[in-house]
Amino acid sequence: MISEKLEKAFNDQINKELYSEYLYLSMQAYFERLNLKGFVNWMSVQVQEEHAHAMGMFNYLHERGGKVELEAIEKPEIDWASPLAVFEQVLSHEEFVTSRINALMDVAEEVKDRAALSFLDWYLKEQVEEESNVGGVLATLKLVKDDAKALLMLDRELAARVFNPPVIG
Ligand code: OFO
Repeated sequence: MISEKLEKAFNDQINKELYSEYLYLSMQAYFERLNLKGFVNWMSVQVQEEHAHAMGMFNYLHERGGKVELEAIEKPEIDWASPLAVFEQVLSHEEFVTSRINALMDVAEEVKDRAALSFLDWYLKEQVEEESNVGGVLATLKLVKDDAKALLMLDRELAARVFNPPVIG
């Protein structure tokens, strides 16, 4: 059985993951408006990944005899100044999520829940990968600047991303 304190921390993180899904869906809609279909594809993979992250914790809480308590999801922004501004926000959001996973692990450590710590290891590794992927796109966007041709080339590249359902835990 999971402790009440850790259960609450997991529920908070489920909300953060669902907010991430919502934020990236809003970014996907922004790229639809710009007709950048590769960026749309990249975001739609991101949306599916965030949903999988939330569900991984949702299922884990049940497995541990905990109670899932869904909270309201904050309204995400709907407009950005440029694709670069979007990816700057994605990176800072992912850094924030990494800090929340670390905080969740702190709670697991505090209540000496080693099983939860080992489960959360997967999320920590995933964050390293996410920050690195996003950082790569951001670096290219900084080089692209106002070059429309280069932006379309990047768009083609991002069209190749595919969603592979993660095996969590
Ligand atoms: Fe769930 O990893 Fe991004 O936020």
